[in-house]
Amino acid sequence: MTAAIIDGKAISNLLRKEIAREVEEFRAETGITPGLAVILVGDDPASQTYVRNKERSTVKVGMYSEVHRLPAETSQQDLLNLVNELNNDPKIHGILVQLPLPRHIDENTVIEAIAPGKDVDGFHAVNAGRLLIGQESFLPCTPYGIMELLKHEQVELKGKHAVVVGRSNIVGKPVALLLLREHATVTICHSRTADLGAMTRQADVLVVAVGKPNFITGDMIKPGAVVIDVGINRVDDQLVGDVEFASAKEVAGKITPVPGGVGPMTITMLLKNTLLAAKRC
Ligand code: BQF
Repeated sequence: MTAAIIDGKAISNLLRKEIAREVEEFRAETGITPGLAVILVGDDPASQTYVRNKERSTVKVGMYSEVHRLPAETSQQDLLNLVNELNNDPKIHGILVQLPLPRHIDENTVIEAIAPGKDVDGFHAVNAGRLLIGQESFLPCTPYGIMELLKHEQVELKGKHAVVVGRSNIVGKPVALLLLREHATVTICHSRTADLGAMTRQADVLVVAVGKPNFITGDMIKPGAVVIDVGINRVDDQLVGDVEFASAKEVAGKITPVPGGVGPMTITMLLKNTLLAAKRC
């Protein structure tokens, strides 16, 4: 069997057209243009690419975009002051601090300074807590994008075994909660899991977010499984996922490619959250 490719880029384009329509409709009704502020500290090349991508995508759906590029030496206090200004800026509905931050800045302190109602990354403790207890919240963009992909592909989750490899606050933990909310039976695996292959081979839906190129191979996948590869790894100037695509596609029923799978959906959900933030304000 060879897997069907889940075309995240195409699904993303469809959703972004709908978002652009809603932005225009919202502007016509209220006179408000949804605005996103992105803060980038330092000159990490991958982060610069991501921020450019977010800026371009924001403008393309008709929203207002503001990027604050700060030198790597910026003090934590100066960064907190900027976040506070943006919290009080009526043009800005969403605030995103691009991670990772330089070592001398505590990420948690900065994220907790963002007004929870403008936290379009869904990383603030208030939004994380709301997700945990099933209240309405901003969902972290990558987990949200994964759920939208599964929905678009009409993947049944109720009663299925979903295995998540990776336990980060940004992807692993929140996606596990969202899968649970859809009535999947969820297993979370990580670097200390004994016999990882025995776990992943039980997965009807396998989500991999570990940040290690080609970490999951075809022999670790149940025939017919839906495989969601969250990894974005640069290897010899190429992007590769956490799943070894060549062997996995011979076993899986459906699989996301890298690039063009989860990545574009992450940006799309950022746009969706920014529109939502503007509508809620
Ligand atoms: C694609 C990210 C790790 C650490 C911090 C489209 C993106 C990537 C790939 C993108 C990511 C990954 C982002 C593709 C934003 C996703 O076509 O496959 C878009 O821009 N991403 C980020 O902002 O911070 C990260 C991964």
